[in-house]
Amino acid sequence: MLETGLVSKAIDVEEIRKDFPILKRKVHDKRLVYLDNAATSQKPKQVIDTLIDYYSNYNSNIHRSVHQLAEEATQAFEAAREKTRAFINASKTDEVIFTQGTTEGLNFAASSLVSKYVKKTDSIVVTEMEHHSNFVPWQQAAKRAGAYFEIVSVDDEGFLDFSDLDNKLKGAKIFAFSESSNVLGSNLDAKELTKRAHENGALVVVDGAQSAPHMPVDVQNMDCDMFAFSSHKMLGPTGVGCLYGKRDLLASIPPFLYGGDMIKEVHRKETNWNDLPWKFEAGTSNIADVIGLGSAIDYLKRMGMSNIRRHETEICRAALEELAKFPDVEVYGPKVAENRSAAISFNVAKIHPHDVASILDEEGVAIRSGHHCAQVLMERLGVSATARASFYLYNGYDDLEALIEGLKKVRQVFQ
Ligand code: C6P
Repeated sequence: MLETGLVSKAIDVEEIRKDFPILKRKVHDKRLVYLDNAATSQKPKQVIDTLIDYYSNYNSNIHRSVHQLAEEATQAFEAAREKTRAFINASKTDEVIFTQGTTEGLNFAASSLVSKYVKKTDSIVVTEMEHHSNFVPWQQAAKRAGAYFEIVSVDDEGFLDFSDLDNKLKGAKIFAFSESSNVLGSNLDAKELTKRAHENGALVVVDGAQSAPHMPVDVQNMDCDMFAFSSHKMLGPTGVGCLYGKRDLLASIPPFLYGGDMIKEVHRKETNWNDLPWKFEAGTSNIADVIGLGSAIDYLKRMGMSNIRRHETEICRAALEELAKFPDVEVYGPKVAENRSAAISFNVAKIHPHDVASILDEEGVAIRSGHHCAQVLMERLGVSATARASFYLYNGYDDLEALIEGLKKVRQVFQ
């Protein structure tokens, strides 16, 4: 039997849960056990209150009008940019571009970098474990440029095959990879990979969708050229994210979208771009949700990203141990908790992952099943889908126990 205590050493789960109104609700008359955090996280009342406060008290457009509300909204928006800068340790706020999320950031990177830096017969390198958002934009940009599109193999442990990587990096112009896989949970050494790519003269774009919410990120130390992540996976609102880019690189590439706020002067034949970062933020921004992201960052900062990482590693270790007790459950990705995130994909022999997820849902346990937008990786694993339980700071050992008890039910139903 599992230890059922709510409190792990690094994080006081019981206290944290009080901040998340949704965790009080029941699903099918059972306590909600939310283990679909890799898809999206729940929101604390502090973030919800920030949105209510914005819409109730100072809703206004930014960077345009001189009235009081516009001043307050602009200040809060730019304060969120500074919080985001500090969160990833970028050196300047003008390296922080607000986007709709990781997907838009990566599309922007692929479109702008390839049009400027990639020519016919150059190569763009990604990996087999990429989410479609960090695969398709590069695949399509390579086609448009007439460039080669290379895919680095994943080894059986869930990491990159380094001899394949070194081969494919030779002469590459861009290397794009996820710091943490949404399926395998593998945490890659982004600093080392960036160094190897730079030695080969390639620009490095990192998909941080699954790393930024769960561990400390330092883009200066990593030395990547671009880094994308989403607010909704890190306690913030949906519809907003960030693309970090090194200043000189951002200054060298063309805008991705054209419209209001991204221009300095428009003449009949010519247009001059606004300064960074506004050059890349055309149209009215998602003001409320950017301010909400700032509030999520405040919350995460209070908890401490290293504490969150430690907490998730503890839960992950216990989950791997418990899952290993089922002879018919196959877990994908690294088997050592320290090398991975707490997004754990698995299959139960002869039972479709959608059936696993449906029966768990009856027990109040929310997990995801499917290909997780990583079909090339599914092909590599030789499966069409997996079940995935993914933990966050408000998950305790009682949630893991609910998952394990639910899996026992799944196996009973299909006996
Ligand atoms: N993965 C999952 O359940 P957006 O949707 O733009 O916020 O993030 C896209 C994305 C990019 N890269 C990685 C590694 C991701 O995991 C995701 C989103 C979710 O795994 C939804 S498909």
